[in-house]
Amino acid sequence: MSPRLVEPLAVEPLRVGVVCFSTFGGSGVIATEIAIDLARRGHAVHVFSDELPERMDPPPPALASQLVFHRVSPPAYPQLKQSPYTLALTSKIVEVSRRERLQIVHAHYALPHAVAAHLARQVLAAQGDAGAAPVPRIVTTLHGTDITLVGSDPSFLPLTRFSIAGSDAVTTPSDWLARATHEVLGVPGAVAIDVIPNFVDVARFTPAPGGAPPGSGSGVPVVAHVSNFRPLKRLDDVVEVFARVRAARPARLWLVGDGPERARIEAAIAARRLQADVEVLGERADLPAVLRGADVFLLPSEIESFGLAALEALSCGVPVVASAVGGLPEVIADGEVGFLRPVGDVAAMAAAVGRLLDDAALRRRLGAAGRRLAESRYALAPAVDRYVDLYRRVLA
Ligand code: GMT
Repeated sequence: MSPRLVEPLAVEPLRVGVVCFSTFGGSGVIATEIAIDLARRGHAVHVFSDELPERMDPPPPALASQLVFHRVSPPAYPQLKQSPYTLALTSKIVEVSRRERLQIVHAHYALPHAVAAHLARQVLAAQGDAGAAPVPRIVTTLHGTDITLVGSDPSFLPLTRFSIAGSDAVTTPSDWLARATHEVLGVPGAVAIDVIPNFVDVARFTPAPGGAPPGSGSGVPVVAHVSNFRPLKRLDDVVEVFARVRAARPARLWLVGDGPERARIEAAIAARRLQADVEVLGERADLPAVLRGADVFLLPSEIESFGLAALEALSCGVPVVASAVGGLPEVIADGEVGFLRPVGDVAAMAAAVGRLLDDAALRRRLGAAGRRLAESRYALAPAVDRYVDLYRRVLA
């Protein structure tokens, strides 16, 4: 059965559901920043996740009537050995869509979010009758490992392809990920993908006030790394690069975030007797202040569709040293706002970090260029404008 069309959209405001992960990670950040900005613009926004996403915790009180969080909690039954999160999410989307007459469900990450949105739409279409809720359009934003890792797992591949090909619109944050979706995942060329680059709140992620250079001010330069501590972030390379940098000059390393690699990497730091120079800071709500205290940001990932953490550092005026991989070269022009080096080339990365730490003028020049880049190309409002235009297009 093909879903009924939504009601004609001359009507404002839009009624949008946003489905995302709550964990510390770029896709949840982008999803919640879009949700909050849409609510600020007067649209009715419903966010679906297992917990309040970090950037929405606490939800802005002034937006209470526009921005509603729906916690997805799978019911516990002994018959259901594995927690049925996808089914609970589907049911929640159905329930809220019916009640709030959602026009758009914007799924961030293909699995399980876009799949749940499709299933919810089928349920709504099958149960629809005259006067019932409209069947929402599905917009899917692919973020990275939903294509390059999880989604391309042979067992998930048909489901990933289905959820993408059946969406009313598909977006990626970089040209590279759009290409990978067609080439690696085998999504037909006829499935159009809109590239809407990620963005940063340049009013929150600012350089130090009064034009002071970034850095901790302690006299010992700081290298910062922010991630969700998964194997593809190559935390061993972070430690190795830092060890080489530290061998040549005093320096400190700040590790921000949390994830499966944390315990292992803490043990590696201890084994290398680097504890005195390394701080493992965990997840930080005051991320802009932390980034402002750093002199260089290091992101030696195996793969990165965009590298939102690097953009947030640039917005704070901190130059970046990163892998020349995936979508990172679209954000970081080598030699202009930082340096890109081959994946795993710890010697070259250590040389680039050392060069920046030893040359304050270079650091300031690249940091200022990074800030200008964030303001001119990656501001939040124009990006959300593009999503609103996309919603209107699929509703037209
Ligand atoms: O795909 C992931 O690993 C998850 C995702 C996240 O939730 O952190 O990260 C991806 O999405 C971010 C936001 O669009 C991008 O900035 C990251 O580069 C991307 N990660 C990868 O491609 C590994």
